[in-house]
Amino acid sequence: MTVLERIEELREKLNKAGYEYYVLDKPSISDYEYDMLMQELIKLEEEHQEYKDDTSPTAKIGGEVLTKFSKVTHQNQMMSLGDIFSLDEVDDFVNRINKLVVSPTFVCELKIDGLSVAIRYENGKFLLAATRGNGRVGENVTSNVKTIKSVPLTIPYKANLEVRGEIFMPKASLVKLNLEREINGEELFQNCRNAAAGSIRQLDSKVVAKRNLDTFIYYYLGEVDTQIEALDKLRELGFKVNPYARLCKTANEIKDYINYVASIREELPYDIDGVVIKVNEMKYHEIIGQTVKVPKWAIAYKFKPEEAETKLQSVTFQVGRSGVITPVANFEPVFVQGSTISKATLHNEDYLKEKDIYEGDTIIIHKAGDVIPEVVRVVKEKRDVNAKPIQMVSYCPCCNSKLVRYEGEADYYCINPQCKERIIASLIHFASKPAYNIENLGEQIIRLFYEKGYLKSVVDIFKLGNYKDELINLPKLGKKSVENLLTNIENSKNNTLDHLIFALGIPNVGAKVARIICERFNTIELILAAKYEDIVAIKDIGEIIARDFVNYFANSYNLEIINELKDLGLRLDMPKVEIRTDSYFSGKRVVLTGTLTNFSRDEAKAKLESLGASVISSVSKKTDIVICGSEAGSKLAKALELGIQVMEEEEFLNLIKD
Ligand code: 1X8
Repeated sequence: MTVLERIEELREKLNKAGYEYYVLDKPSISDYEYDMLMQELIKLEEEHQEYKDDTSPTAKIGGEVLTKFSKVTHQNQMMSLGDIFSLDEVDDFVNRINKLVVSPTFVCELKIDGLSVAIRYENGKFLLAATRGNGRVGENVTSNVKTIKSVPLTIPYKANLEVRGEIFMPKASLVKLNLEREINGEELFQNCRNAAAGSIRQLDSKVVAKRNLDTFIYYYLGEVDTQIEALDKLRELGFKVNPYARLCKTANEIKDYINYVASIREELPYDIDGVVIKVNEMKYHEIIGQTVKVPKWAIAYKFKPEEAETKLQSVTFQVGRSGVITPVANFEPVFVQGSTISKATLHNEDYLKEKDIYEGDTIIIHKAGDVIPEVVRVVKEKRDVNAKPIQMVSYCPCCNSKLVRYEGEADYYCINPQCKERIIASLIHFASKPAYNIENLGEQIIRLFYEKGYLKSVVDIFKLGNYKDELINLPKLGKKSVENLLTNIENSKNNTLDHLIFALGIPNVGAKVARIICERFNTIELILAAKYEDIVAIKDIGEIIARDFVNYFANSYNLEIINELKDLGLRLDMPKVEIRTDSYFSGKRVVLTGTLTNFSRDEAKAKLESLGASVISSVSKKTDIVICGSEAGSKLAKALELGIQVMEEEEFLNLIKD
């Protein structure tokens, strides 16, 4: 047997074994045998690069590491589905369809809670995989999807084919993954969908290969007469197809199916969030049609979000960096939608009153947007007769100073600038990733340094080097970690001004606002000289932000901080953007319109300006170029009417590539 013959034999054996194990769930060889065959194939492919093939089963191990995902334009738009939440709406849907076409039938399938993927094959070989993205342009996740064991890398189909389905993480895999992450001190995934989406967005495909992702494929973009036939075809080609699809003729049959699925939902080894109902006959799809976003021949019946009952243990009051006091419900841990939770924010006094929460109440919890724990309501029937309502505090739970509530605002504030929890919260914010991004300066270290007296304000962060020996001798810290931390602090001084401005924690000034203002003024000197009128004149900056911004720098205590930071060597300006005079866009007047997929408007504008263009908002005879994203409207029409050069995003991208 030649080497090539052996390689081909190994690939065939591994493909077959993988299919039996991961698609059919009926293994024919042991894990050990599989590993041996795989090892042999890896070795032969390494020794014989000439026989490499990127659809070989060795691709399941991963290997490619990206720096970012490229974009893929979908050949056919990836639609989402219209949602319904009640069985009555099933009747409406069926009635509507019955008015449009003769004797339709309906295929009901499980709605898998994962992320949609499109996979293209060329000549029977896996070509690429893309996420939905905005439906027209998605991300190229080819090397990651290739590692998913149930996705075939070759199929017995000799033309081009696109299939679509759902990538998901089985419930048991999420539990295992979160256990590992907890041990490693990594943030836990809130549910199966986040875990699947987070995994697919990994740049290192070897990591993805270990995540135990799985698929159900449900769309076949080839020639078939019915959806039932499509599912059969997909199965024949070796895809993993969900076994629960059922053909129904009437609304009542569909409703029976929904009730049945609701009754088995908990036992399924993967998360579902509803049932998808599709008109079976493909010839009817065109007649029934679609809206801009969703087909009218299919609909998603969504289950109501899961709720859980538990008992309130206490309400504590947290102090934020701005001094805002937030009541938090602490309750007996409950398992809801894939994770155990024991806390939920109660926002403010009005919310507390609205929910009418008493001590020791039995409460119903759910996860808003499937993630954020929320108290839905209290079960008043189970309330103890002697229970007292939860009251908002009027003194700071940390420093005991009297809280204030400003007129027209819902929140209470601790206005003591020396309040320990306020200072700690503002230090945590200052060092956090989106702000000044000082790695290793997290809450625990901040609390420790505060208690020991080394850290009382943000200025002290940059003086920590003076206490190097003392820090090394603190419990829990070693020489290496202190040196690392001091290096990180030193390096952070090069952060551009917008990071500092955000890190200072000025009320209502988020990361984006900080950037906009800093890009307008460029240096701290110009910012300090700016008046309310100058700030409020900036596009996208409103009166409240402008007021808070100017107030902050009018305060002598804050000015002192800025002066000290300056003396400590922090960078206090923005990068100079060099304006090119030799680019395609230099000296041209450009209008942006429609939705761009690769940039925000602001980014595109900044890019164009750095290339020497002036970006203007309305199209006139003086306009040189109109760059249009999707759903461009009247500006595009006007440009065409005036004979102005129109450029699609793609061409714009190509021109700015260097
Ligand atoms: C989304 C989903 C569909 C199906 C299952 N799970 C989903 N999340 C299915 O058709 N069986 S269809 C779909 C879509 O069209 N957006």
